[in-house]
Amino acid sequence: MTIKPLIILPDPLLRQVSKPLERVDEPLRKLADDMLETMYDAPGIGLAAIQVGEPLRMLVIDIAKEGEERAPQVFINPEIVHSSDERSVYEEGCLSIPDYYAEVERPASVRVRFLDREGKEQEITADGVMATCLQHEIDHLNGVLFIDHISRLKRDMVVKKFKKLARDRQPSRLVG
Ligand code: GNR
Ligand code: NI
Repeated sequence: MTIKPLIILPDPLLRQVSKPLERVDEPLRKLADDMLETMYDAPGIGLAAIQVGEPLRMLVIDIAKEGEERAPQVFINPEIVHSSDERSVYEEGCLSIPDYYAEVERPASVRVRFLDREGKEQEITADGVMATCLQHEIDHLNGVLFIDHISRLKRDMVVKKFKKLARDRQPSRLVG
């Protein structure tokens, strides 16, 4: 398994809409395992394929707590088929926006249809941190970031800071 470099704001890849998978095969399972290893290394509780540069509709999640047994989950072509009217607020972060956290309000519970790593159709209802994480990751598949759910003022400040960081890191390259 391989730890892959993470795509960081303001990389335009993060705004790309990812493509549905037509088949679940061995190379795709290998990518899922690489994503899990990358997520555990970071560490994070979720990761979308676009965060390692692959514009594919696949995400991985493990919300097991430290010291608990690992509980990796792979979601291929996930779709939210129902969202609760009830909302909840969580402090979110993103591996593509390191060291920035903000409260985001989302539906408290969601029902998600997806293919598992065997290519079998599944449906789960999630609440709590799992609901938040699934929505955060599915947003990534649509080129949406959690900072799109905060105020324009805060978002502009974060984007500006990351553009400057990118400029300072590689002065000669194409970073606006
Ligand atoms: O590791 C992560 N933690 C997290 C915390 C609250 C809400 C969402 C997340 S997902 C994030 C990893 C990530 O960036 N996934 O795309
Ligand atoms: Ni994220």
